[in-house]
Order: sequence, then C-alpha cells, then structure tokens
Amino acid sequence: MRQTWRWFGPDDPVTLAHVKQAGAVGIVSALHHMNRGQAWTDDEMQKRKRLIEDAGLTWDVVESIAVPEAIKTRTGDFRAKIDNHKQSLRAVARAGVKVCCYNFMAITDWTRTDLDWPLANGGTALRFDTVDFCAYDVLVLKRRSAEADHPPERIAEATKRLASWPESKLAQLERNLIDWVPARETVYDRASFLRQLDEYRDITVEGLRQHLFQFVREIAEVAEETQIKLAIHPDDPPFPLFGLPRVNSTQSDTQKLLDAVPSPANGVTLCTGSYGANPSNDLVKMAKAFGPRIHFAHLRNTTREADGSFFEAEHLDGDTDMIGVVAVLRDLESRENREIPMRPDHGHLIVDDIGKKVNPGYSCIGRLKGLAELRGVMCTVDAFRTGKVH
Ligand code: DNO
Repeated sequence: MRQTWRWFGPDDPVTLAHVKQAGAVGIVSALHHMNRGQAWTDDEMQKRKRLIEDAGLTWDVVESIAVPEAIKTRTGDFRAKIDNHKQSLRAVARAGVKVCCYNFMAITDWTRTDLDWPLANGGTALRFDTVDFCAYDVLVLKRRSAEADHPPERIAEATKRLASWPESKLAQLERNLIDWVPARETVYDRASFLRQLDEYRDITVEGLRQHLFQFVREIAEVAEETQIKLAIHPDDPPFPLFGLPRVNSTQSDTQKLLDAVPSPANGVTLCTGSYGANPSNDLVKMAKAFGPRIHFAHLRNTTREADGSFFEAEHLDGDTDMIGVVAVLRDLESRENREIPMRPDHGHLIVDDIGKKVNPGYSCIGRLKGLAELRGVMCTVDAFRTGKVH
C-alpha cells in the first residue's frame, strides 16, 4: 500500500518535513481555499504540487473537492456547480493526481460531539456521544420533530445532562457540531443551520440517492476520460443526524452506487473508521466485496458503545479487525498489480502535541504512531503472504 498523509496545505501546523520524518511517501491534500463550488485552476494546482514535490513527496490523492449543497439538493445553480466540479476534476488530472475523494453528506461533514475526550493514558481522542448530540438537537437547536428521532430515555438523560452543563460546555458542543471541522468548507450559526436544514425538508433518502447517482454519472464520465479514480467517502457517522437523509452509510448503500454507475472510475474510499461505527458493517467483508472499486483507504478504528456512541480507538484496537482488512487489501493489490493509497486516519492527541495548536484528529504524533503500527501490520502480513514466516 502506498503510505500517504493528509496535509491541509501551507497553514497546516504539521509540515511536509514532519510528514517525511513520519515515513509517508505521498500526500493527500485539497485546494481548501477554492472549495466553495468554484472551479479549481491549473495555477493553484501547480503551486500546491510544487510545494509537495519540492519536499520530496508526491501528491497522490485529492481529498476532497467539496460537493456544494446545491448539487445535493439539485436546486439553484446546481448545473453551474456541476460544471465547475468537472472543471476541477480536469485540473486535478492535468496536475497528475490520480485519485479524488469526495463525500455526499447532506450539510454536515464528519461530526463529533467531543474533539478532546480524555483517555485513561492522559491523551485525548475524538468521540461521538449520542446523549450529548440529542441534548443539542432536541433541547438547544430545537429542530422541528427532533424528538421523534431519539428514544425517550435518551431525551430524559440529555435533559438531566444539559441542566448540569456550564455555558462554556454548551458553546463548545455547538461549535463542534455546526460551526467547525477542519476542512469543512461551510460553517453555520444556529439560525443559518436551521435554514439549511429546511432545504432538505422534502428530500427523502431515495431522493438524495438519486441525486447522488445523477451527479456521479456525470462526473464519472470526466473521470474516465481523464483517467482519474473517484473514491466516495462514507457518511461519518454512518447513521442519520439532524433528521437528514443518509445515502452512503452501509455496505448496501455503497453497493447500490457501484451498481448504479458501473464505471471502474466510480469507486470508494474504504474508511474503516467511518463505516466501522455502524455495527452492521463488517469491514473485512466489505473490503472483499468492493475489491477493484477500492481506490483509497482510510485506516482507523472506533470502539462502539451500547447506546450508539463511539470513540476513536488506537489504530489496532477497537471493533474493526484491522489486520484482517490490511490482509484483504494486500491480497487485492498483488492480484491486481496495483498500489492502493492509504493514510493513517486521525490519531490521538498524545505526548508533545498536547497543548499545541493542532487540527483535531490531525496532530502529528498520534498519526505517526498509527502509521508506524499499520506499517508493522503490512510488513507482517506480507511476510506471511510470501511464505517468509509460517
Ligand atoms: C475526516 C475525514 C473527512 C473526509 C471527507 C471526505 O477526518 O475523513 O474530512 O476527508 O469527508 O470528503
């Protein structure tokens, strides 16, 4: 597997020199400053590419070209936005980047209630707590018919918790949920978020799924023509939030997209962490099922709790059989004679990174540790595969 690393660009506190020291060879990056529906330009692609190559690395994956809400809802200027998206893909191809990751989540990108959840060892992790989420959704945001989306016991517990929270805890929760995430292109306040939710009032799951298929049919043509591989990222978390429709949370969701647009350019990002937070997803089975359509892998792990909450575990801990997944991917690579870019996704905040300015989930040392562990798994799996050890 090609060992890559997400780099948010020149403002990322983790520098390209750090990436080299971590031992990654490739970069995953995006033109975040051009990611609100405009067409990416050759100039900007070249500038970014030069920075990466001057550091002795290669730009392997674009993650992501953001998909504007107008495309997901198919309203307003969505036609122009699709044309821009196609132009961006062409610019990506001209710069020589071969894989493009994107997601099709309504309004929210990846969502956590807690970006700094204390671990027993003194580090911190990202966490999604269903009760905290319910407190915000039902009692603070007061979304219309939110009560129907949460069981009564959860609402009762959320009411109790909310009463004990200081203002600062509530403000942080709100920021985490609607007003911030690294590389989320659009952020909201309470009023604008409610307005945006309203745009989805009449869109059903099947409706949004058709919008996805229509969009992918169009961009897959450009991808085929320019020899780019599209890699849709799963919903994170892989269950509905804020009453919004979800269309890429489970194996069957993803399979529907692969079947609807059978082009080999239409593929997936196997994000073990995102899919893994839904107990119906068996990642080893999915890696086998998606096979040749896996164009990119995010390797990380989550531990699920009884009420649907989860936290990000160490890369080799948690509920996903990471060794099983890596073994399937290595097998696939050797059968198909190709290299799948992978990145150690997220990491705990540990050691000297504690107290530093970091992008939550994307500090250096936690990911470096994740990559080192995963590299160990790859080497060991290979040793067994090639008969060096029995
Ligand atoms: C979270 C990431 C997401 C993901 C995008 C893909 O850390 O996995 O930001 O990159 O949702 O479009």
